[in-house]
Amino acid sequence: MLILPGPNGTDRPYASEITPREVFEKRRKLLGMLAAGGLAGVSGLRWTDAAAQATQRLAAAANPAYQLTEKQTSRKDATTYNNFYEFGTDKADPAQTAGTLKTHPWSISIEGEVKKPFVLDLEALLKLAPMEERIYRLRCVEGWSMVIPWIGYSLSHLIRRAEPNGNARYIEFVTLNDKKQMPGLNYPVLDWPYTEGLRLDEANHPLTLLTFGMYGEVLPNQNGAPVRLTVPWKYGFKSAKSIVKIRFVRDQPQTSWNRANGREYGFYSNVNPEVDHPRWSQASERRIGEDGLFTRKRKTLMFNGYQEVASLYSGMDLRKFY
Ligand SMILES: Nc1nc2c(c(=O)[nH]1)N[C@H]1C(S)=C(S)[C@@H](COP(=O)(O)O)O[C@H]1N2
Ligand SMILES: [Mo]
Repeated sequence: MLILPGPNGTDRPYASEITPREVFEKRRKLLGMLAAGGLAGVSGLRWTDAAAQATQRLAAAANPAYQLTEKQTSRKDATTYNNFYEFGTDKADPAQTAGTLKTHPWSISIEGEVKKPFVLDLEALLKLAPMEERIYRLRCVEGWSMVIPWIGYSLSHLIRRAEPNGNARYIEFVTLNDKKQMPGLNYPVLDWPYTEGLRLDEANHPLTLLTFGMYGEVLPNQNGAPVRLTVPWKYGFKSAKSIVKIRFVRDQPQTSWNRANGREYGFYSNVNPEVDHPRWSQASERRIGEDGLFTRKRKTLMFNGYQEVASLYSGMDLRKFY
Protein backbone atom coordinates (compact mmCIF):
# COMPACT_ATOMS: atom_id res chain seq x y z
CA MET A 1 0.00 0.00 0.00
CA LEU A 2 2.99 2.25 0.41
CA ILE A 3 1.29 4.36 2.98
CA LEU A 4 3.54 4.38 5.97
CA PRO A 5 7.22 5.11 6.07
CA GLY A 6 9.45 2.12 6.67
CA PRO A 7 11.37 1.40 9.86
CA ASN A 8 14.35 3.44 8.72
CA GLY A 9 12.23 6.33 7.61
CA THR A 10 12.57 5.17 4.02
CA ASP A 11 9.78 4.08 1.79
CA ARG A 12 10.39 0.47 0.82
CA PRO A 13 13.13 -1.10 2.84
CA TYR A 14 11.29 -4.30 3.61
CA ALA A 15 11.66 -6.45 0.55
CA SER A 16 15.40 -6.84 0.76
CA GLU A 17 15.36 -7.22 4.52
CA ILE A 18 12.76 -9.88 4.85
CA THR A 19 13.52 -12.06 1.88
CA PRO A 20 16.97 -13.22 2.89
CA ARG A 21 18.75 -15.90 0.97
CA GLU A 22 17.61 -18.79 3.26
CA VAL A 23 13.98 -18.06 2.53
CA PHE A 24 14.55 -18.27 -1.18
CA GLU A 25 16.64 -21.41 -0.73
CA LYS A 26 14.03 -23.06 1.44
CA ARG A 27 11.36 -22.28 -1.03
CA ARG A 28 13.41 -23.61 -3.90
CA LYS A 29 13.95 -26.82 -1.96
CA LEU A 30 10.25 -27.16 -1.26
CA LEU A 31 9.42 -26.63 -4.91
CA GLY A 32 11.92 -29.31 -5.81
CA MET A 33 10.34 -31.70 -3.33
CA LEU A 34 6.91 -31.04 -4.70
CA ALA A 35 8.02 -31.60 -8.24
CA ALA A 36 9.64 -34.87 -7.25
CA GLY A 37 6.95 -36.21 -4.91
CA GLY A 38 4.05 -34.94 -6.92
CA LEU A 39 0.96 -33.82 -5.03
CA ALA A 40 -1.04 -34.45 -8.15
CA GLY A 41 -2.44 -37.65 -6.68
CA VAL A 42 -3.95 -35.95 -3.65
CA SER A 43 -7.68 -36.31 -3.76
CA GLY A 44 -10.49 -34.84 -1.73
CA LEU A 45 -10.09 -32.02 0.72
CA ARG A 46 -6.74 -32.66 2.23
CA TRP A 47 -5.04 -29.42 3.06
CA THR A 48 -1.28 -29.29 3.08
CA ASP A 49 1.21 -26.56 3.90
CA ALA A 50 2.31 -26.77 0.35
CA ALA A 51 -0.84 -25.06 -0.81
CA ALA A 52 1.16 -22.04 -1.90
CA GLN A 53 3.04 -23.99 -4.48
CA ALA A 54 0.86 -26.99 -5.14
CA THR A 55 -2.17 -27.20 -7.29
CA GLN A 56 -4.82 -28.71 -5.06
CA ARG A 57 -8.20 -28.72 -6.70
CA LEU A 58 -11.15 -27.46 -4.71
CA ALA A 59 -14.49 -28.52 -6.13
CA ALA A 60 -17.14 -25.83 -6.39
CA ALA A 61 -20.30 -25.18 -8.38
CA ALA A 62 -20.42 -21.94 -10.31
CA ASN A 63 -23.02 -19.65 -8.75
CA PRO A 64 -24.84 -18.09 -11.73
CA ALA A 65 -25.78 -15.02 -9.67
CA TYR A 66 -22.17 -13.94 -9.34
CA GLN A 67 -20.57 -14.29 -12.73
CA LEU A 68 -18.92 -11.43 -14.57
CA THR A 69 -18.40 -11.15 -18.28
CA GLU A 70 -15.25 -9.09 -17.84
CA LYS A 71 -12.01 -10.82 -18.64
CA GLN A 72 -10.51 -12.64 -15.69
CA THR A 73 -7.15 -11.61 -14.31
CA SER A 74 -4.55 -14.29 -14.97
CA ARG A 75 -3.82 -16.63 -12.08
CA LYS A 76 -0.20 -15.63 -12.34
CA ASP A 77 -0.96 -11.93 -11.82
CA ALA A 78 -3.42 -12.63 -9.00
CA THR A 79 -0.88 -14.78 -7.14
CA THR A 80 2.24 -12.68 -7.62
CA TYR A 81 0.94 -9.14 -7.16
CA ASN A 82 -0.32 -9.17 -3.59
CA ASN A 83 -0.85 -7.09 -0.50
CA PHE A 84 -0.19 -9.22 2.58
CA TYR A 85 1.96 -7.10 4.83
CA GLU A 86 2.67 -9.98 7.19
CA PHE A 87 4.91 -11.19 4.36
CA GLY A 88 6.42 -7.89 3.29
CA THR A 89 5.21 -4.67 1.75
CA ASP A 90 6.32 -5.15 -1.83
CA LYS A 91 3.75 -6.65 -4.19
CA ALA A 92 6.12 -9.50 -5.05
CA ASP A 93 7.03 -10.32 -1.43
CA PRO A 94 4.09 -12.52 -0.37
CA ALA A 95 4.50 -14.96 -3.27
CA GLN A 96 8.16 -15.30 -2.38
CA THR A 97 7.97 -15.51 1.40
CA ALA A 98 4.57 -16.96 2.32
CA GLY A 99 5.85 -20.53 1.98
CA THR A 100 6.56 -20.38 5.73
CA LEU A 101 2.85 -20.11 6.57
CA LYS A 102 1.53 -23.37 8.02
CA THR A 103 -2.08 -23.66 6.94
CA HIS A 104 -2.76 -27.00 8.56
CA PRO A 105 -3.88 -27.59 11.25
CA TRP A 106 -5.96 -24.41 11.28
CA SER A 107 -9.00 -23.24 13.14
CA ILE A 108 -11.13 -20.18 13.66
CA SER A 109 -12.19 -19.20 17.13
CA ILE A 110 -15.67 -17.69 17.42
CA GLU A 111 -15.89 -15.28 20.34
CA GLY A 112 -17.74 -12.40 21.92
CA GLU A 113 -21.48 -11.79 21.76
CA VAL A 114 -22.53 -15.32 20.81
CA LYS A 115 -24.59 -17.95 22.56
CA LYS A 116 -21.42 -19.85 23.44
CA PRO A 117 -17.87 -19.33 22.14
CA PHE A 118 -16.41 -22.22 20.17
CA VAL A 119 -13.66 -23.22 17.79
CA LEU A 120 -14.18 -24.58 14.29
CA ASP A 121 -11.33 -26.37 12.57
CA LEU A 122 -10.67 -26.14 8.88
CA GLU A 123 -12.27 -29.50 8.13
CA ALA A 124 -15.49 -28.37 9.82
CA LEU A 125 -15.34 -25.00 8.05
CA LEU A 126 -14.93 -26.66 4.67
CA LYS A 127 -18.07 -28.72 5.31
CA LEU A 128 -20.24 -25.96 6.71
CA ALA A 129 -21.87 -25.05 3.37
CA PRO A 130 -21.50 -26.02 -0.29
CA MET A 131 -18.56 -24.45 -2.08
CA GLU A 132 -19.46 -21.97 -4.81
CA GLU A 133 -17.38 -20.34 -7.46
CA ARG A 134 -18.06 -16.63 -7.77
CA ILE A 135 -16.31 -14.24 -10.07
CA TYR A 136 -15.80 -10.97 -8.22
CA ARG A 137 -13.95 -7.76 -8.83
CA LEU A 138 -11.61 -6.72 -6.06
CA ARG A 139 -10.38 -3.14 -6.05
CA CYS A 140 -7.48 -2.01 -3.94
CA VAL A 141 -7.52 1.47 -2.43
CA GLU A 142 -4.25 2.00 -4.29
CA GLY A 143 -6.17 2.24 -7.56
CA TRP A 144 -5.79 -1.16 -9.21
CA SER A 145 -8.30 -3.95 -9.58
CA MET A 146 -8.57 -7.60 -10.55
CA VAL A 147 -11.32 -10.02 -11.60
CA ILE A 148 -10.91 -13.35 -9.85
CA PRO A 149 -12.88 -16.61 -9.68
CA TRP A 150 -13.07 -17.13 -5.92
CA ILE A 151 -14.31 -20.26 -4.14
CA GLY A 152 -16.17 -20.21 -0.86
CA TYR A 153 -19.61 -19.62 0.60
CA SER A 154 -21.48 -16.71 2.10
CA LEU A 155 -20.15 -15.76 5.51
CA SER A 156 -23.79 -15.72 6.63
CA HIS A 157 -23.65 -19.54 6.96
CA LEU A 158 -20.94 -19.23 9.60
CA ILE A 159 -22.74 -16.35 11.31
CA ARG A 160 -25.87 -18.46 11.64
CA ARG A 161 -23.79 -21.28 13.12
CA ALA A 162 -22.20 -18.82 15.57
CA GLU A 163 -25.61 -17.81 16.97
CA PRO A 164 -24.85 -14.17 17.77
CA ASN A 165 -26.91 -12.68 20.57
CA GLY A 166 -28.85 -9.41 20.56
CA ASN A 167 -25.79 -7.36 21.53
CA ALA A 168 -23.84 -8.32 18.42
CA ARG A 169 -23.78 -5.38 16.00
CA TYR A 170 -20.33 -5.69 14.43
CA ILE A 171 -17.84 -8.43 13.69
CA GLU A 172 -14.11 -8.16 14.11
CA PHE A 173 -11.85 -10.40 12.01
CA VAL A 174 -8.36 -11.19 13.25
CA THR A 175 -5.45 -12.55 11.21
CA LEU A 176 -2.82 -15.00 12.45
CA ASN A 177 -0.10 -13.28 14.48
CA ASP A 178 2.97 -15.53 14.49
CA LYS A 179 6.39 -14.07 13.82
CA LYS A 180 7.86 -17.48 13.14
CA GLN A 181 5.57 -17.92 10.17
CA MET A 182 5.14 -14.31 9.14
CA PRO A 183 8.41 -12.42 8.80
CA GLY A 184 6.67 -9.09 8.14
CA LEU A 185 5.41 -9.02 11.73
CA ASN A 186 8.92 -8.04 12.78
CA TYR A 187 8.33 -4.63 11.24
CA PRO A 188 5.98 -2.12 12.83
CA VAL A 189 4.26 -1.27 9.57
CA LEU A 190 0.88 -1.86 11.18
CA ASP A 191 -0.29 -2.47 14.71
CA TRP A 192 -0.37 -6.30 14.57
CA PRO A 193 -2.32 -8.50 14.39
CA TYR A 194 -4.11 -7.33 11.27
CA THR A 195 -7.73 -6.75 12.19
CA GLU A 196 -10.72 -5.72 10.15
CA GLY A 197 -14.38 -5.26 10.83
CA LEU A 198 -17.82 -5.23 9.28
CA ARG A 199 -21.23 -4.21 10.52
CA LEU A 200 -23.33 -7.33 11.16
CA ASP A 201 -25.66 -6.65 8.23
CA GLU A 202 -22.69 -6.14 5.89
CA ALA A 203 -21.18 -9.39 7.11
CA ASN A 204 -24.51 -11.14 6.57
CA HIS A 205 -24.96 -9.81 3.04
CA PRO A 206 -24.86 -12.77 0.63
CA LEU A 207 -22.03 -11.13 -1.34
CA THR A 208 -19.64 -11.37 1.63
CA LEU A 209 -17.68 -14.49 0.86
CA LEU A 210 -15.77 -16.68 3.28
CA THR A 211 -13.13 -17.74 0.82
CA PHE A 212 -11.12 -20.96 0.64
CA GLY A 213 -9.96 -21.07 -2.95
CA MET A 214 -9.46 -19.35 -6.28
CA TYR A 215 -9.03 -20.51 -9.88
CA GLY A 216 -10.42 -23.95 -9.01
CA GLU A 217 -7.79 -24.57 -6.36
CA VAL A 218 -7.23 -23.99 -2.67
CA LEU A 219 -5.98 -20.49 -1.85
CA PRO A 220 -2.27 -20.00 -2.30
CA ASN A 221 -0.69 -18.81 0.95
CA GLN A 222 -0.04 -15.34 -0.45
CA ASN A 223 -3.76 -14.89 -1.13
CA GLY A 224 -4.74 -15.60 2.46
CA ALA A 225 -4.78 -19.36 2.93
CA PRO A 226 -6.47 -21.28 4.29
CA VAL A 227 -9.41 -18.95 4.83
CA ARG A 228 -10.02 -15.25 4.16
CA LEU A 229 -12.80 -12.82 3.44
CA THR A 230 -13.71 -11.36 0.07
CA VAL A 231 -15.89 -8.26 0.39
CA PRO A 232 -16.15 -7.11 -3.21
CA TRP A 233 -17.83 -3.72 -2.72
CA LYS A 234 -15.17 -2.48 -0.32
CA TYR A 235 -11.54 -1.59 -0.84
CA GLY A 236 -9.30 -4.65 -0.77
CA PHE A 237 -7.97 -4.14 2.73
CA LYS A 238 -11.37 -5.01 4.23
CA SER A 239 -10.87 -8.56 2.90
CA ALA A 240 -8.78 -9.95 5.77
CA LYS A 241 -6.53 -12.90 5.04
CA SER A 242 -5.58 -16.02 7.03
CA ILE A 243 -8.29 -15.46 9.65
CA VAL A 244 -7.96 -17.13 13.07
CA LYS A 245 -10.56 -15.25 15.08
CA ILE A 246 -14.04 -13.90 14.48
CA ARG A 247 -15.33 -11.78 17.34
CA PHE A 248 -18.90 -10.52 17.60
CA VAL A 249 -18.99 -7.13 19.32
CA ARG A 250 -21.36 -4.40 20.42
CA ASP A 251 -19.34 -1.37 19.32
CA GLN A 252 -17.67 -0.54 16.05
CA PRO A 253 -14.24 -2.16 16.29
CA GLN A 254 -10.98 -0.45 15.47
CA THR A 255 -9.28 -1.79 12.36
CA SER A 256 -5.59 -1.96 11.55
CA TRP A 257 -5.76 0.61 8.75
CA ASN A 258 -8.02 2.85 10.71
CA ARG A 259 -5.54 2.84 13.60
CA ALA A 260 -2.60 3.41 11.28
CA ASN A 261 -4.21 6.36 9.57
CA GLY A 262 -7.81 7.12 10.37
CA ARG A 263 -7.96 10.13 8.10
CA GLU A 264 -7.13 8.03 5.06
CA TYR A 265 -8.85 4.75 5.98
CA GLY A 266 -12.28 4.82 7.53
CA PHE A 267 -14.29 1.94 8.93
CA TYR A 268 -16.67 1.61 5.98
CA SER A 269 -14.21 1.91 3.10
CA ASN A 270 -16.85 1.33 0.46
CA VAL A 271 -15.52 1.71 -3.05
CA ASN A 272 -16.70 5.23 -3.85
CA PRO A 273 -15.36 7.08 -6.89
CA GLU A 274 -16.68 10.35 -5.45
CA VAL A 275 -14.61 10.25 -2.30
CA ASP A 276 -10.96 10.83 -3.06
CA HIS A 277 -8.29 9.29 -0.94
CA PRO A 278 -6.64 12.32 0.71
CA ARG A 279 -3.60 11.80 -1.48
CA TRP A 280 -5.08 10.60 -4.77
CA SER A 281 -8.28 10.34 -6.78
CA GLN A 282 -10.43 7.21 -6.64
CA ALA A 283 -12.35 8.04 -9.83
CA SER A 284 -10.61 5.47 -12.01
CA GLU A 285 -8.58 2.32 -11.74
CA ARG A 286 -5.99 0.24 -13.54
CA ARG A 287 -7.06 -3.33 -14.24
CA ILE A 288 -4.09 -5.57 -13.55
CA GLY A 289 -3.02 -7.27 -16.78
CA GLU A 290 -4.35 -4.48 -18.96
CA ASP A 291 -1.45 -2.19 -18.39
CA GLY A 292 0.32 -0.70 -21.33
CA LEU A 293 1.48 2.76 -22.08
CA PHE A 294 -1.70 3.64 -23.96
CA THR A 295 -4.19 1.57 -22.01
CA ARG A 296 -7.09 3.64 -20.77
CA LYS A 297 -7.89 3.47 -17.12
CA ARG A 298 -11.30 2.14 -16.18
CA LYS A 299 -13.86 4.28 -14.45
CA THR A 300 -14.39 3.12 -10.90
CA LEU A 301 -18.00 2.23 -10.16
CA MET A 302 -19.90 3.05 -6.98
CA PHE A 303 -19.70 0.05 -4.63
CA ASN A 304 -17.32 -1.43 -7.20
CA GLY A 305 -20.39 -2.11 -9.36
CA TYR A 306 -22.25 -4.05 -6.63
CA GLN A 307 -25.34 -1.83 -6.47
CA GLU A 308 -27.24 -4.49 -4.54
CA VAL A 309 -25.53 -3.34 -1.34
CA ALA A 310 -26.74 0.26 -1.66
CA SER A 311 -29.71 -0.32 0.66
CA LEU A 312 -27.31 -1.16 3.51
CA TYR A 313 -26.31 2.50 3.51
CA SER A 314 -29.56 4.30 2.79
CA GLY A 315 -29.71 7.47 4.82
CA MET A 316 -25.99 7.49 5.51
CA ASP A 317 -23.72 10.25 4.25
CA LEU A 318 -21.04 8.17 2.53
CA ARG A 319 -18.65 11.11 2.49
CA LYS A 320 -18.76 11.28 6.23
CA PHE A 321 -18.81 7.52 6.68
CA TYR A 322 -15.95 6.77 4.28
N1 LIG B 1 -3.96 -10.16 6.91
C1 LIG B 1 -3.94 -9.32 5.88
N2 LIG B 1 -5.01 -9.28 5.07
C2 LIG B 1 -5.02 -8.45 4.00
C3 LIG B 1 -3.92 -7.57 3.74
C4 LIG B 1 -2.81 -7.64 4.64
O1 LIG B 1 -1.80 -6.93 4.49
N3 LIG B 1 -2.85 -8.53 5.68
N4 LIG B 1 -3.97 -6.70 2.67
C5 LIG B 1 -5.30 -6.33 2.16
C6 LIG B 1 -5.24 -5.57 0.92
S1 LIG B 1 -4.70 -3.96 1.02
C7 LIG B 1 -5.69 -6.09 -0.28
S2 LIG B 1 -5.79 -5.12 -1.66
C8 LIG B 1 -6.09 -7.52 -0.39
C9 LIG B 1 -5.31 -8.18 -1.50
O2 LIG B 1 -5.74 -9.51 -1.71
P1 LIG B 1 -5.05 -10.40 -2.85
O3 LIG B 1 -3.57 -10.34 -2.61
O4 LIG B 1 -5.60 -11.78 -2.71
O5 LIG B 1 -5.41 -9.77 -4.16
O6 LIG B 1 -5.85 -8.25 0.83
C10 LIG B 1 -6.21 -7.55 2.01
N5 LIG B 1 -6.11 -8.43 3.16
MO1 LIG C 1 -5.43 -2.92 -0.89
